[in-house]
Amino acid sequence: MIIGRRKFIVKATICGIYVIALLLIAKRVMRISDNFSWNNQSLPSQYSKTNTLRYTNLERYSSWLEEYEAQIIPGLGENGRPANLYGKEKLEAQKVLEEKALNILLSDRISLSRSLPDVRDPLCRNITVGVTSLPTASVIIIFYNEPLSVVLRTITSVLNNSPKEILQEVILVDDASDEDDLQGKLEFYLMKRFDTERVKLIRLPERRGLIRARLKGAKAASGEVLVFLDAHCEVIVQWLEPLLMRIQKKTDAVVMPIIDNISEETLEYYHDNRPEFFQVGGFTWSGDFTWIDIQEKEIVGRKSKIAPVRSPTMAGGLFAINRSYFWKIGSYDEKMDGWGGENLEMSFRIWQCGGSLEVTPCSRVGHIFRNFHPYKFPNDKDTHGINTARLVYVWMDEYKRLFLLHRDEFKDDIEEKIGDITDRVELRKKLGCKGFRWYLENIYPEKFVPDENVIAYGKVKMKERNICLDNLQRDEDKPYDLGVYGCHSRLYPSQLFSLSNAGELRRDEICAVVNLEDVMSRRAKVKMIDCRERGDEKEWILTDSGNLVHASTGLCLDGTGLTPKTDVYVAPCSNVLGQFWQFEFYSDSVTPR
Ligand code: LR7
Ligand code: MN
Repeated sequence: MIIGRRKFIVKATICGIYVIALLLIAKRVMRISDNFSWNNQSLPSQYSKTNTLRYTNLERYSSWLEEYEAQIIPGLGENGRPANLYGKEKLEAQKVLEEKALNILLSDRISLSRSLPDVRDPLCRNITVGVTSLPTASVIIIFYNEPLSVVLRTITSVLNNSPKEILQEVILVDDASDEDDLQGKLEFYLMKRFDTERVKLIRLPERRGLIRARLKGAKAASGEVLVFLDAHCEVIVQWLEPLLMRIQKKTDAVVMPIIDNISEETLEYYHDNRPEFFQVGGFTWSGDFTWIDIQEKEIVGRKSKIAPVRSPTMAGGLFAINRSYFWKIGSYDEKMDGWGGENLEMSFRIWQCGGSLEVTPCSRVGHIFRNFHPYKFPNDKDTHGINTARLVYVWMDEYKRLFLLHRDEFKDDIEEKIGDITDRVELRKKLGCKGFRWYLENIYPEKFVPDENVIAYGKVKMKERNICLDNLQRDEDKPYDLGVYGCHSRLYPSQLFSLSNAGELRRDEICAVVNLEDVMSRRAKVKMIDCRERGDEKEWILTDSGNLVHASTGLCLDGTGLTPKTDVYVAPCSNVLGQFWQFEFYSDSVTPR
């Protein structure tokens, strides 16, 4: 028995040794074949950590590249003109567009080096730049499952439109895409068609979100200035020089191009005939980025149409920043996951800590605006909400109350919900940054604060009925009719209204107006529109008894007979109960009723 067992052990050990030896040999052979393919194809060293490009696949990639380039239709989309496919292809393209929010089939047929219109203000053409005296730039492009031809066009346009002397490198950071196209094909294309000393690819081992992907790119960069781009952009002539010129002059300026719109459907590079027209960045109290008109103070003090314009916030994707300043001023909040919030965080931080955020009108970059995000986050995590709550707690001081009105789930148990923010609070202290009130007063004085400079705010309840004004969750990006709903026991964002000292009945940036043409019908609806689109006249007057009188028509806001989820209207003023309204809070100057 004992001998038998021993024999068995000896045999098993020998077998084991054999197996290990075989495995080692196999591994060695595999490595050799990999090395062979790298060396044979002189693949640059930066790819050696990735293993998607296998020797056996190279032939397959060659024929793919041939096919890919053969399908390009010369002249299509040239000069940024809208392009189309026809017949069966059009139908197929439409299907992909609906799935991915981008016309990928069309993009595949358009030349990567198509020309684009020079949409700059003509004055920009007169500027002479000595490129050799400018700082160098590392362009960082992050991507997750973006269409291959779109990514390649982004890189190509950067290479074609940036002087060699100042373009230190293009760093691509793949946030662990799993789409097949972005594996070997991408590497093969880079190897065959680009100077791989200049175009580098970093692959993250797992999805880390766009904030940490950008940080990874920034760490690898060696240019004096970092320039971040989304992976679906096209830059135009001399896009880079104005950004670098400004940063050279003011190291703590964070500089953005004018962001033009490229159609996700026709890939048209949109532009209107007013090259001087563009917008800058604002925000909503719910924590979203918005576009706003250039601020009055900027117009007044501006030396020329093409001088940099300051912007209260940035959209987030396209900007240039001095590399040492980027690190000094706190780079990004590394604990921010996924997508969203980092743009407002950086905006507030830059301003509050002494830097500036500017748009240089002579630099223009097109960005494909998609109707929806074609990607998901693990567990459908609300990364935008969580990231925004993080920045609100670090940067917004007492104004966090306004964000929390919208997102009251972030009122308590915050560490559990948003993670530890000590590092960021400490950063703010270390940098000696100013408060949010300072930011509002000095950088964004026109920002409407729902509970400051108002006559009343909060829920607006009909007298003696449990009916309140409500946006009925209607899409606030376009005009909508104002409605009513049962009053909630606490203040929900959908029922938050303010009556400003200027006589606006508004929610954040949306104002109530009456369509004068409707007035003839006696029961005119109340429209909610972008406040910038209403005139300056006082719109609403609150009488002592609680009527809300529409100033220019003399009609009263009326909810008589309304049930929840219906639209409110204005009618000739009378004594009906439906014309008396109570705000939840009144400013000191008005006595609460
Ligand atoms: O998990 C992800 N990992 C990524 O690497 C999700 C996205 N990404 C990549 C993605 O492939 C893309 O290249 O990150 C980039 C930005 O993602 P988009 O294009 O889906 O975002 P967006 O253009 O809708 O969103 C804007 O706001 C974001 C907030 O987090 C980022 O700051 C985006 O860069 C920003 N884009 C712009 O500012 C372009 C101008 C548009 C506007 C407004
Ligand atoms: Mn984008």
